[in-house]
Amino acid sequence: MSKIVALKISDMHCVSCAMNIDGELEDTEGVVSASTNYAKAETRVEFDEEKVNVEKLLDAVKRAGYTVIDMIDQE
Ligand SMILES: [Cu+2]
Repeated sequence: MSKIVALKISDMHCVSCAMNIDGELEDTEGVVSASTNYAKAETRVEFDEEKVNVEKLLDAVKRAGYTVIDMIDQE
């Protein structure tokens, strides 16, 4: 089953920061899609709950060099 979560992210400085986060998330197994919005300081991630968990999404954001400050379940 796929699930969507929105993560609030601090420390993004420009549009390429958002692209770094998208890339790192999309390289994570189980992530269906990632859409990071620089202006909203938010990323929206669709993922397969059976293959990946939120913890791993947070790790991916951290690997890209950013911090998740809040998490909102979408569905
Ligand atoms: Cu940047």
